[in-house]
Order: sequence, then C-alpha cells, then structure tokens
Amino acid sequence: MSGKSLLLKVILLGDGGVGKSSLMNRYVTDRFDSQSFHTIGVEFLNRDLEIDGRLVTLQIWDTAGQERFKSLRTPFYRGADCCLLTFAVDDLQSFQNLGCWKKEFMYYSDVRDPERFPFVVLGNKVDKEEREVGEDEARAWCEENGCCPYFETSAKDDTNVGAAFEAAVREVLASEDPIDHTLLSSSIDLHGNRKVTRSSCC
Ligand SMILES: Nc1nc2c(ncn2[C@@H]2O[C@H](COP(=O)(O)OP(=O)(O)O)[C@@H](O)[C@H]2O)c(=O)[nH]1
Ligand SMILES: [Mg+2]
Repeated sequence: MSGKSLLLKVILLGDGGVGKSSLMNRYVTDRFDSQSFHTIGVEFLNRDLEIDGRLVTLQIWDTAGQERFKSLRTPFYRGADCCLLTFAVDDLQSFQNLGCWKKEFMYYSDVRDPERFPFVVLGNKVDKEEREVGEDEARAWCEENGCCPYFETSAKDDTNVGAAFEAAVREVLASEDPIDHTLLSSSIDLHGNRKVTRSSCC
C-alpha cells in the first residue's frame, strides 16, 4: 500500500500473560511463537490497512513493563485513539482486572472526552479448552461499561485478530474528528528495547 495514511494509535492493555504481545505480533507479522514474544520487547508496531476506502496506519502499542516504570505511563497512553482491553478467557483474574485497567488508562491518558473514548474488549486464548470466563459474562461486562465491542480472539489460531483491530479503527473513525490525526507515510517501525515482564493491574 502506498501514499499517505491516517495515523491511529491503539494501546493494548491487560494483565501480563493474557497475550497482548502475541496479538500484536500475530496481527502485524502473522506469526505466533509460544516461546519468544515476551522477550522481543518492542514498544510499538505499525500496520497499514484500508477501511471503508481510507488508508490507515495503525500504530499498536504494547504496554509490558509499565507497572515497573510508572512515570512512563502517561507518555505511553497519551495520544491514544483507542484502547484494547485484553484478558484471557482461561484466566478469571485477568477478566476481573479489566475495570481496573480501564480506570488506569483514563487516569493516565488524559483523554479529552472520557465519555466518548473508544474501547474494544478482547477475550483472548479461545483456542484453549478450559475456560474461566464465559462469552455471555464478557459481553455483559462490555454492555455495562460503555457498550464496547467484544471479540473472542486467539493469537495462536488467528481467530478474530484482524476483526478486533479493524473494529478498533472503525470505533475511532466513528467517534472522532479525523483532522486531529497526523498524516504519515506507510512504514513498519520496530522501536525500543524494553525488557518485558509480567504485569498486573493496580
Ligand atoms: N493458547 C494460546 N496461548 C496464547 C495465546 N496468546 C498468547 N498465548 C501465550 O500466552 C503467553 C503470554 O503471551 P504474551 O503475548 O507474552 O502475553 P502478554 O504478557 O500479555 O504480552 C505466551 O506463552 C503465549 O504463547 C492464544 O491465543 N492462545
Ligand atoms: Mg507482552
């Protein structure tokens, strides 16, 4: 894809181990590696896509390690256009922490219009047989928390990963004035060298 695109920054938030880095890497590089993703330590990856005839550069920020570097939260979150709240369907605690991550994001990101800020919820690892969180339960949480779209994903099987990121773009395009966004050339950026660790909310 060539030409100018709209730059949208999306942030993956959620407990350590739910699959944030795996989702980002599945979407951007179409790969899944059960061993090495948590050692790559990239800050963000870009992927270009076309949604409803518009060229978009999705800049996906992976938030590992923020709990150890609290001062980095604000610059990480600031300027985000959408937040992907992620839990693993085989990890009840990660689901129970969603509200906490949402609150933390609102607090540190300093968004202009909290009521209208777009969130998308991802229940990851649906390929696993043992579940601790049902789809109905997750959908009910989304209804109660601003009616955000919900996707059951698997970074491993590539289930709904593209659909979830595309929904994030649609949410942003539907909710915001696109003049706010920077125009960019198409590119893929590998940036940063942060050591990735398990994180948990609050
Ligand atoms: N079965 C399964 N395992 C996954 C999936 N996504 C991630 N994982 C595994 O879960 C672990 C944590 O994933 P990672 O992406 O590092 O989680 P993060 O800490 O949220 O970035 C790794 O061993 C991944 O291979 C998935 O969709 N299905
Ligand atoms: Mg990670």
